[in-house]
This record gives sequence, C-alpha cells and structure tokens, in this order.
Amino acid sequence: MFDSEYDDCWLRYDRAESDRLDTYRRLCTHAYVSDAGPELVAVREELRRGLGGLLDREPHLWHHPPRSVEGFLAIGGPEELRPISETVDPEEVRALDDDGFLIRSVEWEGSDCTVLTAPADAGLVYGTFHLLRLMSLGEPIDDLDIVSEPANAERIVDHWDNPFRRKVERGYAGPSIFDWERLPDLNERYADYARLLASVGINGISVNNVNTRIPGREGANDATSEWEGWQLIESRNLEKIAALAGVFRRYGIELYLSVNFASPVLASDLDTADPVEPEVAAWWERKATEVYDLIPDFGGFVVKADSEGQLGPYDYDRDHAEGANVIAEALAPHGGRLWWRAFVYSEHDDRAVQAYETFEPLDGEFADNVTVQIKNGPIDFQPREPVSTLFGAMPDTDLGCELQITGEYTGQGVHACYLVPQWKEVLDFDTHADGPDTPVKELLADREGQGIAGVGIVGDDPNWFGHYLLGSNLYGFGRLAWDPDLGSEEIADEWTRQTFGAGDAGETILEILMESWQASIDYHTGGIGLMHMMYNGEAALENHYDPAPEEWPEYHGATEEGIGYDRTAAGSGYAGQYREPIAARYEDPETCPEELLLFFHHLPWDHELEDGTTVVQRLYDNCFAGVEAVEELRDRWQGLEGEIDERRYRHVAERFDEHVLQAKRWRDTLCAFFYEHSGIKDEHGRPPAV
Ligand code: GCV
Repeated sequence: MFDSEYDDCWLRYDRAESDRLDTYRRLCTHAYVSDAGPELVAVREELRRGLGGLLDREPHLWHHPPRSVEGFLAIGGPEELRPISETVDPEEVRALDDDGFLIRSVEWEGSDCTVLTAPADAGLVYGTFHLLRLMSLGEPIDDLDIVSEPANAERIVDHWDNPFRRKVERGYAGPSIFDWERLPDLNERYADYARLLASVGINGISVNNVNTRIPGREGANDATSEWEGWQLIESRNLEKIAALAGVFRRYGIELYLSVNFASPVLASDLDTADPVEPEVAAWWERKATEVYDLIPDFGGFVVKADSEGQLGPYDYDRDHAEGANVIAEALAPHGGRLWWRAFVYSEHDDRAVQAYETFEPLDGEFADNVTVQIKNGPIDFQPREPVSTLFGAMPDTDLGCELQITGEYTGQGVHACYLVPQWKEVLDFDTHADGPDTPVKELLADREGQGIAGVGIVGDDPNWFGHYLLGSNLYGFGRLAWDPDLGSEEIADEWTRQTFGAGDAGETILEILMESWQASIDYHTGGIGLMHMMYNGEAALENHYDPAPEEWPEYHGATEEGIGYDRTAAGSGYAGQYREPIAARYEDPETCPEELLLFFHHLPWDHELEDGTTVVQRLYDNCFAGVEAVEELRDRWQGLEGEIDERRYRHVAERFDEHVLQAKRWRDTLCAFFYEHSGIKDEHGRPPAV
C-alpha cells in the first residue's frame, strides 16, 4: 500500500471481513470529493488506496454527485457540495475546531450518503483516515454521527535527526529518513511518513535535532564544519526545508525547525546573540521573513537553550523569557510559534529541581506565541517518573508536554515496551493546579499553542521502528494527543487489529503490549522509584541501554544504610514544588505511592513497606518479576508461530530472545548492586544476591 518499499504499518487496508464487505461496498464504492486545496489531493489518493484495499475493488471518485447509486461518500467543506450543504448545518461545521471533522450518515436524493465535512481541509484529511480506520477495524458505518475535535491544538513529532551522516540521536531504526544531501529532491518515503502521521492526527513535525550543535563532536566548535543542524536555517538550505514542507502540507502537517540560539553568530557575521541587542532582533526578523517568504505556513522554531552544551540566554546574562521572546517576536507577524524547551539542569545537585526554579518565576513573561515545552518528568524519560512540577505552575504561559516515543531508556529498538500507559499516567495526573480534578491533560487541552510533542522514533529501516511492535507507540502517541481520554488498551487494540488483523493472534499481541511497560519498569528500576541506572558510555551521547548503577550514586543514593533520594524538605525540596495535597503526600514515606517511594525518600534497606516486605526485598522481587514477565511475553509471542506471517513473526521472536537476555542482565546487575550495598540476601535465595 505504500509507494516506497517499506512496511505499511497500520495502513494495510486489507480486504474487509465478509460480514461488513457488502455494506462498505454499497456505501463507499462511489465518492464525491471536493477538489479544493492540496489536502484534497491527499484525500483522493488515500481513498483510492484505502477503499481499493478494503473493498477489494477500484473506487469511483466523482467530481459531481453520483446518480443512480445506492450509496456514496461526500467529502468537502460545509458549503462546497450539495449533498453536504443540504444535509448538515454549515454553522455546526464552522463551529468545530480547525482540525475537527464531522461524519454523518444521511439520505440525499434517494441515496444513502455518508457525509464527511470539516471547517478546514486538514479536518477532511483526518476525517478520511478516521473513516478508513473504522472500516479497517470492521466497525459498522451505516449509521454514523461522529463529531471529532482534537483535545490538543498542537500535536507534534520532534525528530532528533542530525543532517550529519543522517545519524538520529536516540534513534534505533537506522539512519534518518531525511536525506539532506539529496533534498530538495524528494523520495516516496516522505509522503508515506506524512500519511502515517496524519492518519493518527499529527499536525506538526520538527525535522531536526534540538542539539543543533553536537557537543563533543570533532569540529563542532568550528562554525564551518559541515552539516550540523543549525546550518539548515542558512539561506542555501531553505529550499530543502521548503520541499519537505510541501510534502507534509498536503497532509495538514506544518513543518518546524530546531534552531540554535546563537544562530545570529553562527549563520551571519554578528558577534553576539544577546537577545536584547537590536541587531540580534533584526537578524531574527530578517531570517523569519526569509523563511516565511518560501514557506508561508511554516510552523516555527524549536529551541534547546542553556542545556547540555547548547548556548542560551544565560551566556549573555539574560533569562529564558528574554531569550525566547526575541525569536518569538520575529515569528509573530507570520503566525509562527516558538517551542522553547524547559530541559535545563546541571546547576543543582538534584537536577529535578531546576526546571521549576528557572521557569516558574517567568510565568506570564513569555510572548504569546511561545510554548514552553516540558518533559513529562523532572529527570529524563525514565521508565517511570513523577510528573514534572511545572505542569500547573505556569497558568499564564502556553505549555507543551514532551513525551519520548523512541525508547531511549526502555530498551531502545530491542525491548518491546508499549508506552501509552506511561503517557496516560502523565496526562491523567491530577496537578491540583485549579483545585482537585485538574489533570495535566486538561491543562493542555483546548488552548491554541498548547499540546503534546513526542520525540520521534522512525528511521530508514524497512519497518520504520527498529522493533516492529514499537510502531504501536507512534500510533498511540498520535491517537492520545488527539484524544487523551482514549484508553491504553483501546489504542493497543486498534493498532493490533489494523496491523495484524483481528482474531486470536491480535488478542495475544494486545496482551503482550499491555504488560510490557510494567515489566520494563521492574527489571530496569526495581519498581519503587529508582531510575537512571544505565550505562552512559564513553562518548557523552551513547548507550543508555546497558545497566551501570554504580555510575550514578547521585541518582539512586545507595549507601550501606539505605537507598533512594531524599527530595523532601530535609533533602532537595523537590516534593515541595507540587501543589497540596500532592506535596504532602510525596513528602511523607507513609503516604508516598510505593512506585515513587525511592524517588522522594532515602530509606533504610530494611524499611518495611505497607505489606511488611522490606525495601531491599521488594527491589529483588520486582527485578525477578520483571524478567519473568518478559519470559512470559516471549513465550506468548512464540505461540504465534504460524499464526502470523513468518517475516514479522521471526523479526519479533528474535528481539524477544535478546530482550529476555538483556532483562536478565539488568536484573542480575541491579540485584548484585543492591546486595553489595545492603549486605542483605534475597530471602528466596535467588542468585546473584546470595
Ligand atoms: C537531544 C537527554 C538525551 C539526549 C537529548 C536530551 C534532550 O539527555 O539523552 O539525547 O538530546 O535529553 O532532551 O535535549
């Protein structure tokens, strides 16, 4: 189904099951589609592919209402096509959010008509994918009345792709799909990727790494070194960006670029990037104008500043609002937005506290078109973290939640780990920002400029994701960003059925996905709030895959007496950054949820948990439980041999073998480490803690 020779993921469009096929054929063989903007070309193409596959026959796409047919689809704006304007109140459609859509079964001049309409063309793209999804899932479509609007206005995938050698930072699926050497020449893969994103409601893509200079790389301090990300903003490269923007535009997706805060110095002959200097502001204005002249619907910029070697306002004694605003003001006249990352640390012993201390006092100081982009937790995409204290602390600032779709700390391209349950936990977390019942998802929803950004996962591997099952995370990210009330299982079920078909195999795969995250937490952390115990590698940006707890005493706080990090008022004070009653709940080890206990408390190894088990014993038990769970997942997968195609079966089976080995390595390393520090044996006598 894809033009490129790559896996078609959840857009397989296999022939529909026979009990629905007749209805689908009756209602959808004929489609009357508007031919307005570029998105409608995409709609027509998708209908040809999707209906062609699902109905197993060529659909007829009309430029006028088809006559003498039992049923047809009508797709267009609220007043464009008579079957739509005569059956649906245009006001109802115009009142929808920009990306929203309406699908309704009506009768028009004696035919059953399925009307798909939207206030803007992008909504027609999302609605088309929605309708095709219903059919891929075998759902009834003869009595539809769907009104769908995205909860989050901004739903963006952030690539950490470097133009230099197409290396993807934290990418585990091969080189970057973006071939900057060849661009503006396009390849078919770009459009296929745009389809995957649009099919789950994504409306923005940032195409290059936020590390626009790669710290530590040879030549990185030489402004002429070829192909660092900051160079994409140079005039000679903008046509490459424009070409990509053209592909994504057809699917309603706006293009963003990560830029370096010091661009005025790097990309021109200015000797300062100080945000209060008029010449710096003028440079950003000229650059923004140049970009928008080429790409009128350009989304904007993403900036990582004062973080991990990237320059920022602190280098000029300015604060982050001053730093962000000079760039945002240049984008503003063009309708562009600046995503300014809040990922700052390194000035404190406890890195968790810094983002709040830096950003909370600046609430209300950022320009209207700045979105402060906050990682879900205060550390760095660990298997489980508490939710960042910044959510709910900046009511007068547009906020974005940054999630990681790629599995940097959850087994990368080797371990199966379905992350939607983790993201749901974050989005459902009650911040109490506005009294009880103020979950993160509500703080983000229904406000222009706010939403969710996910760190991308795809690469040039034929299966896109490195590990086939990890495609569920890109799928789930989009679905959840559109509707955070969807359930993890519901999303996994959708993905599984579209990707592997319904039936017993689908059930098994669903179970595997649903149990994978907890297993990962258990063997990667011991399950009660420890984290960041991975190997960092010799080069700063390598690994994060193998276990190495001894490298990180400042994260786990293990001593002979106990383990954990004291973040109470007597310690780093991080717990106190939450609003009540959360602060008090985390402050007290008796009320702190067990799964976060050692994140907030340093406790004796023999401290008793609620059920009487000691801390060290729980760590042993969870590490062992994690491995057992992975063995169980592998066994279940092996049970699918012959049930699904050999290619995908073998690919995942091989990864599961490795997954089990690696989970055991983690378990054994962590348990030996716990034993070495505590001197307390596992009461079940399991190696290696004896
Ligand atoms: C893009 C962590 C990751 C880095 C990443 C950084 C960030 O440190 O390991 O690869 O850099 O977060 O989010 O900026």
